[in-house]
Amino acid sequence: MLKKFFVFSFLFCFLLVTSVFSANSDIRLNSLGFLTNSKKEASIKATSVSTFYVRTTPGAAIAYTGTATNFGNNSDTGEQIWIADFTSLSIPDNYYLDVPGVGQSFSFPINDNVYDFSFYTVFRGFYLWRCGTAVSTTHNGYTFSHGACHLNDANQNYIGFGNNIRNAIGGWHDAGDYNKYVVNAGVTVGVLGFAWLHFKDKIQTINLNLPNTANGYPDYLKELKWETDWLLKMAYPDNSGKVSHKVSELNFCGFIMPEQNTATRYFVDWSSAATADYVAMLAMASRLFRPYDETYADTCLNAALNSYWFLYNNPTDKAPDQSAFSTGTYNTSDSDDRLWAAAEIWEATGNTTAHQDFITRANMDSNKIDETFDWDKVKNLGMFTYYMSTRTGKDSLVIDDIKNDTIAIANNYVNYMNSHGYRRVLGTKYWWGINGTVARVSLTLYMANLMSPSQNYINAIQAIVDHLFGRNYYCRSMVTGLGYNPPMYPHHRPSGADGVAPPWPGYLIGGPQPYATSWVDSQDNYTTNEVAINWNAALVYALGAMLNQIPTPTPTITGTPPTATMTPTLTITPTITLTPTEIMNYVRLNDVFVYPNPTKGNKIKFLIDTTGFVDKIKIRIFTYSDRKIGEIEKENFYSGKNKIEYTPDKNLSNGLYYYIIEIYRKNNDIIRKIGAFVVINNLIY
Ligand SMILES: [Ca+2]
Ligand SMILES: [Ca+2]
Ligand SMILES: [Zn+2]
Repeated sequence: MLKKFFVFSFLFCFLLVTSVFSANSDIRLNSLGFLTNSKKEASIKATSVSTFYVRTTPGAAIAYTGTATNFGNNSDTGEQIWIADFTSLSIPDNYYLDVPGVGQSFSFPINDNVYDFSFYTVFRGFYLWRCGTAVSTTHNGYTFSHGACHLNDANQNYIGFGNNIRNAIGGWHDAGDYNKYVVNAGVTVGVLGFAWLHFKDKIQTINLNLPNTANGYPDYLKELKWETDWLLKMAYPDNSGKVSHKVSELNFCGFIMPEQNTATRYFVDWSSAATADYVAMLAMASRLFRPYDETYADTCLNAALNSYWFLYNNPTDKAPDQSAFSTGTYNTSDSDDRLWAAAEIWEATGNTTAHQDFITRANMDSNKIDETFDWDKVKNLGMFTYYMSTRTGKDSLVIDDIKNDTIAIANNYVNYMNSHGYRRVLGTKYWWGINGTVARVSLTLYMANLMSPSQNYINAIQAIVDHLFGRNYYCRSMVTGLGYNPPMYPHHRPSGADGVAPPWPGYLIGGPQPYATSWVDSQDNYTTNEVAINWNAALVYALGAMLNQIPTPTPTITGTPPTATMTPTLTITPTITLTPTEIMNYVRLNDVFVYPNPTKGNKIKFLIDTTGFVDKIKIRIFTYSDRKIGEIEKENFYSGKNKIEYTPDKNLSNGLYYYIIEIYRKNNDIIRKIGAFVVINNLIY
């Protein structure tokens, strides 16, 4: 055991030392890398830069030569910043920036799957927050686990149902602590729900490898159901509709593992804000879950309706009595929460009273959209649900207002971004949990792009991910276990108490505040270095937006045949790269293409780049009129670029074809991808 640990440590020290010693921290960019077609920029702290090079690694061949532009003084860090733009470099490979007079950056990839593993890891952060069960994961060769915890949740003494236990087991721990707060669950589940609604096709190409705690559900929704199962237990047992504000111990415990935290935990007094968030979350959940589980969807909706009508008949803002508790308060006025609840009830049921309730509340404020939002301000979620709704009878004035306000605010972000040396979409704003707020802005930007498509909004979402993964004053990733020089000492009890050197992976830390330069990577510094479900949900959304689109085949072909231009991506290097992720029970389909493409019709060659061992690859080939013309299966592939050749019974005729590739791995969901190729039989190459 000791020996194994030593070997891993040695390997990782070696890797770390190699990268740290060769990289210059004044060259700051997204250490996860870039999609082939995305904006690609670095910020360089220097008095003067002219030419810069992007070089391949290994090999150091010059892939791109550019001229940096002078941004000038970046006001919140007081640094002289130069911008290196290499957007036009789109050949998948590994690279680093070479800036004469400054140095060389860390290395980074360009390919269309650069965010898959981070999405996987950040989303699985929620699984690792699970309460009431044992959890375990392996990351970079280290195992992170805890035993089943908080199995006595919770005592009812503070809510008037006797000094006894009623089941409130489950859900997620909130943050670096182990308590469970309904209000903070609200913005978390809401943003995660939008990520599913907006990106579910892309999300489902990634195997999240979660335990099967919800039969028939996609993994992503299994995780959301873990939280809603708990949420349902937060309603008062008298069926009044009131919902407890939180489940909490009296005072925060020390840095111990959750299963060692045996202090009595209590249901806390109800609040109207928590009750409204409960309504919104469960009504939204009923929509998300219905295709997979009608019965449970009804359970969620009925619970939501019961509490909604209670709130409707009790319009006063009711704060919870938390006087016995010194844990997180999450006190908030309820008008925004009630608006979100009304929007979700209307969207789930079409109820006209709920619709009028929503419209009345929406019209109370001329600003339909808040520039930033978090657990205390969830109005945007209700507005976006209403805007996205396909129900008839929507109020067109409210819809126009939502649209105009969203676009105006998205344009503000673009302006802030362009006025900041690190292209930070919130400019020089800093407060507690700011990294989460920066990430959450991606939802407003994505909505703006749906309303009025603009490359500026897409670039701004890219800039968010860039900023959080290295394009910042610190030249560091803000997410544990991912990217370059990530946080090592987050304010997170399991990370502090487990005796494993690196912290638990996939957690976004709160970030610098009150100044750009205030972040301290120290466990004690909870005001800048804690982790929390609401921040991670926002990052799940931002990464979900950046996952590469599944290529959509063009529906029709007219006129001239495609030109047989060979693109540089056709250069195949059959290297097999073993990465630390190999240790995991994890499969990823990085890339697949036909080469050459266009191709002759006598032999179709596929290149399939995977991470992790694959049991079986199956490829089906179709004409564009959906006639299946062939199928091929191969078994047992290791990580790396694998070739599969398909020889048709007779030559394929000229035209456009598509294929569906499926990746099988024991106990895992099937990963599917669609692609297309062109056959030109007289092709000369
Ligand atoms: Ca509120
Ligand atoms: Ca640790
Ligand atoms: Zn727990």
